[in-house]
Amino acid sequence: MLECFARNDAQSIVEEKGSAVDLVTKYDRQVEDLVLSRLRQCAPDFRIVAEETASQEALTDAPTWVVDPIDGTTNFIHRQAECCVLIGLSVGKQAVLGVCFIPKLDEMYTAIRGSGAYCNGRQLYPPACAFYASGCSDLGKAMVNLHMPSYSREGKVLDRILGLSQDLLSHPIRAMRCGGSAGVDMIHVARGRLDAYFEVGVQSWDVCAGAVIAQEAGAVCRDTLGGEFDLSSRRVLVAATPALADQLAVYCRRHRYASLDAE
Ligand code: LIP
Repeated sequence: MLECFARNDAQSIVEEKGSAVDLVTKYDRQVEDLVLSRLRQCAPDFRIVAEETASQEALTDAPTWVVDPIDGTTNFIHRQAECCVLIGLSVGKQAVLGVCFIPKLDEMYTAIRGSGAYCNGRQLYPPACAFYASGCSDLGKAMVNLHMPSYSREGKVLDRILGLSQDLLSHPIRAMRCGGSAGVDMIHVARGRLDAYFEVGVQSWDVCAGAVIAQEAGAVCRDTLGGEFDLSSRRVLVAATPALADQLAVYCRRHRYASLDAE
């Protein structure tokens, strides 16, 4: 798997899935094959939902591995460090276990609900480790990451997201960033590199693993409107504190940032 990331020839093996901006590489498929074969060995009865080759059916209450072999495929193709392998476990439609491997940073994150989050074996929580969610509760002091939509470029949708960005920048928030991997940005919030990340359009495999890791590191996970986080809602808002999540949700509600539909 590491070899895939080291070789860096992804640009030459890009395939379009549904459109010119929805991409897959042979490495997405190779990593998915490897991960799924191991998961099937260790838990043959569990369902699997995965981005590339396996079932993409809706989550049920049954224990389900939720896998994104390369989250941030476009970043990977462009040799950005911000891409990762995500393995989550959903039980009763709740995220209960998460694994996130960021090869370029050599960071392996693991978490089980109620048992803490770990990076390369060290817990992401004081006093064991200096890295955990930032504790930022003031939007004016926050570094916030909002992804631009990858697949939907409809004018009205872009207007809504750009309007939201402009409003936040005029608040003013301290800084805005724009990422390309939900998994990596949830990790960044978990360890205090970002204060918040939010996005509409994500799939369960983009957010299942990161939700457990971020929450176990002290961050909060909601939907963009401030409601309860739902793996299947296609909305995610991760923030260092409930107060910061509340403030961001006000902006999302104001700009109707809840779906990528044009209306
Ligand atoms: C990615 C998501 C990311 C989003 C990207 C893309 P993929 O997943 O994690 O949040 O902004 O466009 O959907 O498709 O690279 O696994």
